[in-house]
Amino acid sequence: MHIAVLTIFPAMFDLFWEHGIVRRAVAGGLVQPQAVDIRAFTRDRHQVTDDRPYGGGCGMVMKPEPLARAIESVRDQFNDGGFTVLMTPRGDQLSQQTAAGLARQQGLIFICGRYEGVDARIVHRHVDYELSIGDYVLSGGELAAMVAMDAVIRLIPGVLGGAQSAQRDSFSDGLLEHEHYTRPRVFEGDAVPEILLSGDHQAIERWRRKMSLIETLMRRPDLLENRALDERETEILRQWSQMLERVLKHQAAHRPDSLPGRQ
Ligand code: 6GU
Repeated sequence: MHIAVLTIFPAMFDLFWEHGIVRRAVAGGLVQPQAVDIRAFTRDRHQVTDDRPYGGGCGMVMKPEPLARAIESVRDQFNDGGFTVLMTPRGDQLSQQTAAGLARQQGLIFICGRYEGVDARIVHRHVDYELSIGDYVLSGGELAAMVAMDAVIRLIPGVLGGAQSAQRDSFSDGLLEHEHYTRPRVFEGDAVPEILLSGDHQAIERWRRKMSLIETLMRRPDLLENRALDERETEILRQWSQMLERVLKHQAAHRPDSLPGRQ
C-alpha cells in the first residue's frame, strides 16, 4: 500500500518508518511510505504555508494552494488514487473498525494540519474523511497520523505473522487482552498463575478467554454492551453476577453498624 503523509515537518516521520512492525512492513514491500513536505509546493520566495483567517481572530490557517498542489502531486503518483484523510480534532474518532476500513484502501494520503486548521476549501474539494484520535488537542496532526498509520499498517494482510494474526482473531475481537506472564516464575513474591504452567493448552485457552472477559467487564463494561456474547461468555457473566449478589447480600447483612457491640 502506498501511504503519503503531507506535513510541514516531514523529518518527524523518519524514525516512525524505521522501527518495529512498521519497519518490517516497509522492508517487506507491503507499505511504500513517503513524507511529503508541503513547503516544497509553495511558490513564493518565503515558502509560506499559513495565513491570517478571513473575518479576523487569532491563530493562522493553512493556505489551500500548496496543500492542493501537494495532494495532486501524490494522487498522480498513486495509480489508483488515494483515499485522503485529514487529521483534525473535529474528525471521527479512530477505532479498530476505522483502522480496518483504512487498511482495505489501495492508497492513503494523510494531511497533517497545523495552526488553527486548514482552509475549508481543501476539506470540501480534496478530503474524503476527517479523522481524530481522541478528545484532546495536539499541536498538529503529525503524531495523530502516526497513531492512525500504526493501527492501519498492522492490519494490512501479511504484515503480522501467522501466530499474531491468529491471536488477534481469537480474542481481541471486542474484548480487552488477558494478562501476560513470562519468566521468572516468581517475581517479587508474585507467582505466575498455576494454570499457565500446566501444559494443558485447552485449559489455558479457556482461562485466557475467561480473563479477557473479566478484564473487559471490570475495566470497560461499555465494550460488552455493544458486543454479542457466546454461550460460554454468558455463563461466565451469570456466575459473576451471582457471586456479586451473594457478596452484596452478605455485606448488607453484616454492616459494621448492625453488628452487636458497635454504635
Ligand atoms: Cl487528528 N489533530 C490535532 N491537532 N489534535 C488532535 C487530533 C488530531 N486528534 C486528537 N487531537
